[in-house]
Amino acid sequence: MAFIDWVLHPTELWAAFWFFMRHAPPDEKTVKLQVSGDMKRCYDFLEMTSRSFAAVIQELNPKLRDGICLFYLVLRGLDTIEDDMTIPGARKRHLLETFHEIIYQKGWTFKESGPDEKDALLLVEFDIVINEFLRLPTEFQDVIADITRRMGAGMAKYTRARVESLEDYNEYCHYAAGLVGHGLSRLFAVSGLEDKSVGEQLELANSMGLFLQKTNITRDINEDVLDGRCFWPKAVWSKYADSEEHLIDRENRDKGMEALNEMCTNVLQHIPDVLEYLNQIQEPSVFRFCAIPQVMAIATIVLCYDNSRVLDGNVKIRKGEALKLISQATTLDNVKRTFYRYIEQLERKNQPDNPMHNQVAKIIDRTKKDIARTLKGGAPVDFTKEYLVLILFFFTITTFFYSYLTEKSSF
Ligand code: IN0
Repeated sequence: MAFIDWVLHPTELWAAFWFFMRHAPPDEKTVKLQVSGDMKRCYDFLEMTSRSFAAVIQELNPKLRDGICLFYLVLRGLDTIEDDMTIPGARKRHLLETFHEIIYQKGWTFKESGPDEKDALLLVEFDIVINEFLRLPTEFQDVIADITRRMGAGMAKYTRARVESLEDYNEYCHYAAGLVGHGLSRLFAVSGLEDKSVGEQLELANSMGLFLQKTNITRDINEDVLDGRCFWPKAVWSKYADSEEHLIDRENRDKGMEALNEMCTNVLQHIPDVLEYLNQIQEPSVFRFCAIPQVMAIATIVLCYDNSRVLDGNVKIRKGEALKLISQATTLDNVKRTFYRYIEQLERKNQPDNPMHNQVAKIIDRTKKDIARTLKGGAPVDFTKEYLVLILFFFTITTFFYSYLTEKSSF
C-alpha cells in the first residue's frame, strides 16, 4: 500500500497499528503451541492457504476451532482439484464425486496437481488432514462428509455444464459456497455455541455463501476468462458481448461495463439475508468469523461497481482498508454501520446515466432504510470528513504558530 494511501486514510493507519499490536507474535504461536503433531501441521496448511483468514479461525472458540479448521482444509482440497485445469475431465469428476469417501481413507494423498496449483502441498500431505478429521466427534465428521458429497457432485456437474441461466448461476454458487454456509451453520448448532435454529435457517446460510462467491466471481472475470473459464451466466454477458473474450475487450468496454454493473447489482440482492443471518449469531468469535468475510465482500463489490479496472485485471481493497474492516467487525451494529458506509459510497458512484442506476438506487434506499430502522441511534453519520478538516485545521494553525514563534525568536 503506497505511503500516500496511509496519509489519505489515517483511520486505516490507526486500524493497522491496532491490528499489529493485537496480532504481534508470539500470540498466534500460543495457539499452535497448544496443538501438536498433525493438528499443528493442519494449522500450518491453514496459514499457507489464507494468512488473514487463518488468524480469524484460530481465534474461534475451542469447541469449534479444530472442526472448522479441518472443514476449511477439506474444502480447500476439493477446490484445488476443481480448479486444476491439468486433471482430465473423467478423472476430475471421479475425484470430486468420491472426495467424501476419500476423507475417511487413512494414508490417502494426491501428487498429480498441476504446476500452478498454489495449494498442491495440502493434497500431497492430505493424509495428515485425514488423520485429524477421523479424530473429530462423529457429528462433526457427518456434517463435513455430507457437505463434501453434495459439493463434489455439484462441482462435477459444472465441469461439463456451462453457467447459462441465472438459475444455473445461483445453483453453481450454492454448490461452491451456499453449502459451506449450510455446513458451518450445522457445526455452530452441533457445537452448542449457537441455537439449533441456526442449523435450520439454511436459506439465510445459503445467501451468506452466495454473497461471497458472487463477489469473487464478479471480481475475477478477467483472470477467469484468460484462464479459459467463465462463471458469469451467459444469460447476462451475451446481452453485451459475442464471447467471454469480447466481454473484457477494450474495444467493447461500454457494453462490458454494463455487464459488470448488472453482475454487481445481482450480488447486492443478498444483503438483507446476510444481515438477518448475522443477527442470529450470539457467540462473539463465531460472529467475527462470519462477519469478516461479509464486510470484505461489501467493500469489494462496491469497489468493482462501475470500475473499468475489473475488466482489465483483478482489483483488491487496500490492505489498510481490510485491516480497518477486520478491527470493526466486532458487533452487529458496527457491521451494519460498515454496510451503511459502503452503500453510501455506492450511492456516490451510481451515476444517473448508468443503465443500472434505478435498480441500484432502489436497493440503496431499501438497504439504508432497513439499517437505519434497526440501528440504535438511527442512520450512522460519517464524521471522517469532519475529522480530516479538523486535523488539517489544527495542522495549519500549529505550522502558522510555529513559523510565527521561530520568526519572532530570530529577531
Ligand atoms: C469460508 C467463508 C465463510 C466464512 C464464514 C461464514 C461463511 C458462511 C457461508 C459461506 C462461507 C463462509 O469465508 C472464507 C473467507 C476467506 O477464505 N477469505 C480469504 C480470501 C479469499 O478470497 O480466499 C482470505 O484470505 O481472507 C471464504 O472465502 N470461503 C470459505 C471457505 C471455507 C469455509 Cl469453512 C468458510 C470460500 C468460499 C468459496 C466463499 C466459500
